[in-house]
Amino acid sequence: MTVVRQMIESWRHVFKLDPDRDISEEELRAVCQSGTDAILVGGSTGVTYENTSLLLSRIQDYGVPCALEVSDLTAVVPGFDAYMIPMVLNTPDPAWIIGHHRRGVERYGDFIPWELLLAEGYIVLNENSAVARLTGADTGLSADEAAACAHVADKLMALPIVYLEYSGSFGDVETMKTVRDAVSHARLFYGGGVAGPEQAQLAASLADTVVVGNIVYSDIERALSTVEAVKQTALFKE
Ligand code: 1GP
Repeated sequence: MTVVRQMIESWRHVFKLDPDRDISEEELRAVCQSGTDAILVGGSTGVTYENTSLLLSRIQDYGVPCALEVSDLTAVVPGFDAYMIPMVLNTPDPAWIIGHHRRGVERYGDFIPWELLLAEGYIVLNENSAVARLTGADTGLSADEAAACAHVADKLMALPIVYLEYSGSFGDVETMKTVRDAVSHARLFYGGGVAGPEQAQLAASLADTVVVGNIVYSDIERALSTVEAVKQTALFKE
């Protein structure tokens, strides 16, 4: 197991920060010192080398593990602890499964720190999210269809992460449970609409790692409250 694969094993709670959105120093300090396990830097639009590198240098002041979720080949900044590479499993557009990835390898070749990379098998299920629009994801999947995607990622592709992504709204619990049962080897990340302790507990009972994004920018106190809620919740496994 690689060092980064081992590192994510201990991640129960993660804040996702968008380089294209403003966050005050006071709020950033609170987020980084909240007891969260890591900061994931990423966004679907407006991510540049400059704003990514600025956010990384600000986060590095606090010593919390920091990973980049690569969404734009022009914004790959060195210095992160890990690089998460999304592969969207429920899009008909191969660009988001292998196309950009192949171009990245062609472009960066020998400079790629392979030992720091982690592929994420994304299942994108909120039709109103920027990521769904960008990738053309088929968000109308049933619970069983989403679970089939998870099986492909977990077993056929042997990806280290399955990421159930509802960005912007809380997920369908039946789907979350069905996907949970389909994942045996990968770490299951859940993200979307976790806006306080109640959703944080529910998500933490069904996923290995809970990702909290938007609420940081609208209600910092509620965002911070998700850390303890996740940490105090046991993962439910049948
Ligand atoms: C987004 O999964 C993350 O990529 C978190 O979702 O912003 O809705 O918390 P929210």
